[in-house]
Amino acid sequence: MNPQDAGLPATRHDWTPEEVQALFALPFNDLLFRAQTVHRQFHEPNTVQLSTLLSIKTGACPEDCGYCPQSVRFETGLKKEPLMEVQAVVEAAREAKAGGATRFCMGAAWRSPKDRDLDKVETMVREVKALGLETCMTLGMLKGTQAQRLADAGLDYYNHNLDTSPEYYGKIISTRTYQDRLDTLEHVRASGMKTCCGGIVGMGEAPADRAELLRQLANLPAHPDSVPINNLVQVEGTPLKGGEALDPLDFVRQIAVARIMMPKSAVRLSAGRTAMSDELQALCFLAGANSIFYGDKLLTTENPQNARDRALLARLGISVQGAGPAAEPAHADVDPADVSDGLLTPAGPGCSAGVCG
Ligand code: SAM
Ligand code: DTB
Ligand code: SF4
Repeated sequence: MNPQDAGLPATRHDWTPEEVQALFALPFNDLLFRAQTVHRQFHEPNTVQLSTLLSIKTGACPEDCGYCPQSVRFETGLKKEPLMEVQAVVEAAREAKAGGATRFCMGAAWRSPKDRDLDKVETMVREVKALGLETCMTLGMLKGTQAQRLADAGLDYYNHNLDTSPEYYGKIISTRTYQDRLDTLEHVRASGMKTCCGGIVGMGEAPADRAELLRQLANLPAHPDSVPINNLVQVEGTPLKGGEALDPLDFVRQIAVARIMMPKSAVRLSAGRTAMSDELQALCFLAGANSIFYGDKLLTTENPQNARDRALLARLGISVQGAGPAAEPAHADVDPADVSDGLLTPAGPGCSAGVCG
């Protein structure tokens, strides 16, 4: 049955700038109500997906992305590291799985991988998958043949962000174009891998740029399967250090509008959580975020400690996707019918959030 038949909103790819700006202009409560309504039509509302990140090749990147601590052009004090050995990556993946993550995301500070790098990277994909984890990689721009090699190795997701609007892009990055990003995304879709594509807010962009970023994402030929929304982590030495931070409620609006425009996608509350209060993150979940990066580190910067996240999810009664077969509810207000698909573990005070213990 297609969504229209089921009375669900259609998945659209023809958003106009005016329509998107009208969503952002809604009163906050109306916007969150709409976002939460859409969220409940397409997703289990009290479940979050956990992805753990690992930087498999760190620093010395030739690109000049103004937000990034890994660019060779900025003095950020970051220690560069060559491509990791496969066994060290597998060990980190094993730990991520033991910690409760279901997806392992491997990032490399490359403009684009060399064909010869892909031999080792393909082995990483195969061995991490063999642990029973979903795999994601973000390695920079890909040629069609490279995307196909990764797909053939079994890579589930490829992350490649549009980052901002086409209009603001040139203020942040000069070493590659928006079209380069779109071309890589096209190769990834053609290879059959799932796409993970989002952006960063809080880089000094105008509200119209934030709206346009979401319009670009939603008007892609297929909505990204996963949409990371990053709040800029300001790193000493990068050109964007010292800029004005985004109003936290505008960050929540970004999540809510993403949820409405890309109703079936996982919307990931991504970088920037360390600086967010529990209450702000709770609003992001209410706005439709249903995925987070889980683990003490993002690529090179801090992420909330696992214990803080476990406590937050438990306080909110949010379960973890894929945490194993549903256990006996530990308290009366959890209806077993709500946790019966085997993906969910009931959560709440005094019971497991799927990541506790
Ligand atoms: N080099 C590859 C590329 O740029 O596609 C992959 C790694 S790159 C670090 C992955 C993404 O991390 C970027 O597209 C950007 O959205 C995000 N990112 C990098 N630095 C960030 C920061 N300081 N704050 C928030 N997000 C950041
Ligand atoms: C994404 O959108 N955010 C992640 C992941 N995809 C690769 C990376 C965030 C990086 C934050 C800065 C750092 O830790 O280096
Ligand atoms: Fe390099 Fe990616 Fe950082 Fe840009 S975002 S400098 S491409 S690692």
